[in-house]
Amino acid sequence: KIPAVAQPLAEEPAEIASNISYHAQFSPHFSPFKFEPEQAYYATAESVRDRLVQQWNETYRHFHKVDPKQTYYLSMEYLQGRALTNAIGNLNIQDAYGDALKKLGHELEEIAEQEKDAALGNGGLGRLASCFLDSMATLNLPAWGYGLRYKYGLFKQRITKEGQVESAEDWLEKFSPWEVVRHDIVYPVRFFGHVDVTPDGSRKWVGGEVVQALAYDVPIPGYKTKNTISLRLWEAKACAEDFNLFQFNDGQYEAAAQLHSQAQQICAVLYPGDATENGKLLRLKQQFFLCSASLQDIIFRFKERKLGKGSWQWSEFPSKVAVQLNDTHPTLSIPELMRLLMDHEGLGWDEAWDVTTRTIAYTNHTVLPEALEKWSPAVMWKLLPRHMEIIEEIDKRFIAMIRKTRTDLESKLSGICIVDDNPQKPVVRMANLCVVSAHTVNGVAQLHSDILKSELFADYVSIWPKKFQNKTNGITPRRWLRFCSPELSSIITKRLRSEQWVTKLDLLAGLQQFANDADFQDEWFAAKMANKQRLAQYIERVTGESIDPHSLFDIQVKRIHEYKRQLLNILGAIYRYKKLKEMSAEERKNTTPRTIMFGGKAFATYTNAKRIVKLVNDVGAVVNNDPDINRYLKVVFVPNYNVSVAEILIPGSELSQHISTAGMEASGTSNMKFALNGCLIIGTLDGANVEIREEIGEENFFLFGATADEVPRLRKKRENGLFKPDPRFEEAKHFIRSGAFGSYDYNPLLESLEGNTGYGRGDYFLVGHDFPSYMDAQAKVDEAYKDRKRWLKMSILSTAGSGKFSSDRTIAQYAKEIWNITGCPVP
Ligand code: DL6
Repeated sequence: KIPAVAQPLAEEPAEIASNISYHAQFSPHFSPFKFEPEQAYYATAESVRDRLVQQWNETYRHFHKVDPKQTYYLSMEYLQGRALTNAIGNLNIQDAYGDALKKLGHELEEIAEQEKDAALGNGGLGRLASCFLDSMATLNLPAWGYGLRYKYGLFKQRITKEGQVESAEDWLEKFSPWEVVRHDIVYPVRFFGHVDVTPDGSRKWVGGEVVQALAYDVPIPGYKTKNTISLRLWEAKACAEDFNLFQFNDGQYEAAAQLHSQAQQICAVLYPGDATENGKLLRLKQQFFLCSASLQDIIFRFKERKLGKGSWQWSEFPSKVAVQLNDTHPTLSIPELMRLLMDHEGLGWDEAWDVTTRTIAYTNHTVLPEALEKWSPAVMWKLLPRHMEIIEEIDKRFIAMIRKTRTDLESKLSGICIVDDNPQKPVVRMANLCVVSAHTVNGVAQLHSDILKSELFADYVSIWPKKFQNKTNGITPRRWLRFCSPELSSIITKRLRSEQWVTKLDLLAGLQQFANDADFQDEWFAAKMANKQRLAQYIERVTGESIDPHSLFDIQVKRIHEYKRQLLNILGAIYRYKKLKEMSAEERKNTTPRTIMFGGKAFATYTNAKRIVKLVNDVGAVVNNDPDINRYLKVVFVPNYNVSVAEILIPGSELSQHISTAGMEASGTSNMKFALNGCLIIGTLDGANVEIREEIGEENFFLFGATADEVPRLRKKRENGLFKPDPRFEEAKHFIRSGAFGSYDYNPLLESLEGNTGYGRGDYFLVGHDFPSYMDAQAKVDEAYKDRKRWLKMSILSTAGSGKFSSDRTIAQYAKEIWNITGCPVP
């Protein structure tokens, strides 16, 4: 036991300043005598980390003593973003740190900008995991996150004349002050090898290669609570013995370090390209690495907390441990928990199965077939032979159960079993393994959960109707309003006469009564304008484009994907530009000036997504340099969209686009962030849009497009050659083909919208079908924006109606309805 340190943490700015200086001097990471913003950032972060460490240790000790049931959230992705402003905000020490830094000649905001984003995720799924951690800590829940410590997170995006260019983003270049390595927490993780059968019939996985998983912990503070939980990230390491000194001395340097370099590959990059066999193997290795290390750690902690408490049973494990799988990426947790229980702890199949199924729950985040993971059995047998034995046994027992109890499902078995042994292309279906093994399966918005129940998992629903739930996503109001928009937050707090809304977001409903209040509208306008100005400055800095803060700020930021339909947005912008060109100068004066901003990354091998990025930039280059038009329209691509860029864009937004083909976006979470910041939505009835519209009122939502249940019929109609495109849609496409935006060959992109069917053709995403209603909805937006009072009222009502979308609500529901855990506040 480490003796407690009797050093009170600094409270006064002068003490804090001295603490920051102490770190600059005695934990130097740079040459001495320099205290520029970068050095000041590291010293400040270390000073804040000291405070976190104290709370963190207390939290750990408290959980250890109370031994509550604990949740472990397993996710291959966390999009944490920056930590300093968030930590200082959650600890409620902004003012003291701001004053302390002033004494040292710096501004807190400027220092905070020195921090690199921790971008260990691709998009919504990873950011959701990070919002969930914030809520778990804030609600004092005994819960931890587990993930991987990728050296290179999401790539850095630059825009050149060629379009998007990717490069590695080294977020650890100078080290992260927010992680602590735990040299004593190391687990072996095996790959390859074979299964030995011992004389007593038990099975043991041996041979192959063994890599060490080393823990790095990131403290996650709750808002205004002592509770500080952990995000434990695993790094892969080889041992010293794995370095072949003999070969090295023989001049075979690469061979000598081969095991080291293989280990390093595991956590080298977030989502390595998986088009090649090597890539697939590496991705599978990553997934198993996360699952195996985390489960060994969870079992270790379970035993540690049981030690000294008399006898205990494995059957108690599910009453102490809940494991949530964030999508299918950590599915290997299922056979790994079975293996650890059977082969290491000596449990029989039935007991191990009972413990595993009562422990594990699964969240589905997509219905897109290409995103539902399937692995080749051959690759899995090679990499994880014991796990494949277990998966086949699970499948065999499932099939036997169906044949015994549900003969009516016999014809469906080939679709619902786990291992599809179709000789053309055999696969292991990870979602099926999850549904068969987890005690609970949930979707992430009501519409998505309904689609899971009625389509993707319909047969399973008939077997286990109670297994399926909905947990509509949420976002943390701390990062996504309180800290990213202090201006708006402060007028909200003033009106509601309390800051309680930050943890009880439903209280925002109290703003409804002020929606028509002229004074409040003026304050609202001023706060939004300040945010718009900040955004305009940012845009000018990163793109060189000057934008008018009095124009309507219209934003679409998300991963670039055909189903998210950035193409619909840019085609709309092109049509708008063409019409503006055709107007007289007088007519133009009656239009609503707009700045349309795009941001998002295209996966490096997703050609059509990259073409969309190129098109947006080409359109911007023409429109923004057209002296007749650029007062009325600008099109800007914001490069390298990430969490900290979102924290500038979202507060400054007035209209945001969530325009996916209905039924394809599981939930969306940026829609919630925009709505919370008083930004109106133009959108389809998809994902969480449906619930946002219900909450803020349909009159405050610009709706268009086909509904999810119309989509299959419309696709059929199209296949039958019965689709007649709207002339406006044709005009926009012709305009691109005319070369108005340069000589780049946009035909492949345009052809994806044409024809009736076929790979890359046939407008699978129904851009053509939805284009006219989209343009009509955009015309309504223009009209509404002309009426400032009406717009402000709608904007206030948007924030007022966003209470449901707090991740505190989502996590409280997971805790009660799936995990069965309760708060464990540190006294
Ligand atoms: O649940 C978080 C997030 C949803 O908001 C998005 O709608 C959904 O696309 C995303 N899912 C994924 C999984 N893979 N794919 N595609 O990222 O999850």
